[in-house]
Amino acid sequence: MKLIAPLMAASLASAHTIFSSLEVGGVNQGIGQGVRVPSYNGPIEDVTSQSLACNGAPNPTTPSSKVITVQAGSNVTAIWRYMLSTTGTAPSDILDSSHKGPTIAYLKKVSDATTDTGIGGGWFKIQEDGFTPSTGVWGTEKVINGQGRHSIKIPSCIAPGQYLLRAEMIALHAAGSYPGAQFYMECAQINVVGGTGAKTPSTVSFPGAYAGTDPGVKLSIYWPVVTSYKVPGPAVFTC
Ligand SMILES: *[C@@H]1O[C@H](CO)[C@@H](O)[C@H](O)[C@H]1NC(C)=O
Ligand SMILES: [Cu+2]
Repeated sequence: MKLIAPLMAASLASAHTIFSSLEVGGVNQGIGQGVRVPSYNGPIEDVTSQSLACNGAPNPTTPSSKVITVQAGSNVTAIWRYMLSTTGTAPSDILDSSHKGPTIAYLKKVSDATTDTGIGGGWFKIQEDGFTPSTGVWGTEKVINGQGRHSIKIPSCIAPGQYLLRAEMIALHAAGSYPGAQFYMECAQINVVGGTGAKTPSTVSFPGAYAGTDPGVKLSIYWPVVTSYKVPGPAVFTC
């Protein structure tokens, strides 16, 4: 038991993940700098919870006074780690390999990114990577095997101003019944510069955008073998 207990604890801890920092223009902004990071890396499983917007109870998040400037039309990189203190970039430092599912990102225009809770309407999807049938690879597997890097393009045609950037990974290993899917998300506080404002996205709410009956939320990924996967939420907004 003396040997087994710590091993089990380690494997349980690595089973979760946190979007802990944002990289912009090749520069990592720092852990919890402009990203509301929780003290605990566990998932949200209730799609009706207000914590589905920007995390929160039962994982209280730490506010940040920083707003990160981002150029419209450029890519930013959400950096995922299994705990805030994780320094490595091996697959086990990101998320347990059992955690297969999509990566997703949303934006919400806000007047003050440091104080807006994110709860409610105004969200539009800007990125998704579900399951690629030709390779059999899930979006989360690319992040797990790619040093925790989740690249997200900020649309060029949105209005300039402050936004919340909600980066998400969903783990589907226990999604055969609901609740079961594990939702991991944090919100970054960004100020988008250079956006043309040529298009206005249609938006959804968090909570509200996902249902426990969505085919992308309640499914067995083991049997029958997955041949296609519908990422939950609205279509990706394009310019
Ligand atoms: C930019 O992000 C998009 C997803 O929004 C991704 O498909 C694309 O590969 C990224 N580009 C680069 C250069 O990383
Ligand atoms: Cu987990």
